[in-house]
Amino acid sequence: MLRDVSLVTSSGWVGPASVAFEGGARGSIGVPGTCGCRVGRCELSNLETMANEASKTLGKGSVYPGPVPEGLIRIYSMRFCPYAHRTRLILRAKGIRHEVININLRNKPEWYYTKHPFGQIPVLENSKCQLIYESVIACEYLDDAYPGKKLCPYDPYERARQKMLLDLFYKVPHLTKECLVAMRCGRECTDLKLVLRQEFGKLDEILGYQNTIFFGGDCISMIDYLFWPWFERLDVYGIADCVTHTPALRLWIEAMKQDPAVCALLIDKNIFLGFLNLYFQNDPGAFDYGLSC
Ligand SMILES: N[C@@H](CCC(=O)N[C@@H](CS)C(=O)NCC(=O)O)C(=O)O
Repeated sequence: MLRDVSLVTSSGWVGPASVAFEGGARGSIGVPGTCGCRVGRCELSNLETMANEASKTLGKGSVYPGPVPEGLIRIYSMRFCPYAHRTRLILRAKGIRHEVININLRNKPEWYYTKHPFGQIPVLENSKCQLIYESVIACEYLDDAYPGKKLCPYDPYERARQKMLLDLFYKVPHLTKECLVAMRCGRECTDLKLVLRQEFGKLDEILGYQNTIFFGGDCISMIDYLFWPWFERLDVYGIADCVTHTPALRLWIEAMKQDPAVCALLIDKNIFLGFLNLYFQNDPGAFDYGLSC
């Protein structure tokens, strides 16, 4: 459902569809397993996802958004950003009622720097005007602040282990982006891909050693959602061949694709490619690619 907020920019009326509102109930669809996890089949269609996520970006000249209504949390986002994707996954997985304001990152609203000191996304804002940024911090905040299934483990050692896994992952976002940029600019990226393959090899080894489907065990948990956005992008970035040597990681990818929150936020490949084409032409319209009006 789209909440009608009627925004006006310096370039004129942009109409009502700039804030997408998402209800909570759908986020908790799933088939509970014996351990209470939700490794269910996909029940949320892409069509539904697009309807919820499809809000045009706000740019320079846009009106400062009003306060967040009681009972909702707002995310400042961008449809193609992997860091915002993390936070949106947690919102979905926990069934948290939220609204989405997409930001044009090449033409940022002047007011956006009051939400984040460097104008980055994602940022969460609650009805007490509290702001939370940095994707991992935002995801943990959501898990702490909202009821429902806990995505972070209770056990202190397991919590520590997930943090160590996250630390092991730290090169992946940068490397995937470097590969994408190199390929899009017609540069050689064999060495970069080799390093990325090594990083994926480490993750594969861990899954193989643990002999579990997910990184936190046999149920999906926080760490899986924190990793996922970069794996969803392998194909569209043209680097899917970097996981050909990692059987356990490929099984994990398949299992992740069954998760309702992951399914709900899957981005259509052609739309993603359309975004990338415009993005690499420095076209500020890239961020609204695929939205009809
Ligand atoms: N460490 C941050 C990184 C967020 C980030 O790099 N976001 C990008 C979009 S994918 C961004 O806001 N770029 C705009 C800018 O840096 O001006 C996090 O985890 O939230």
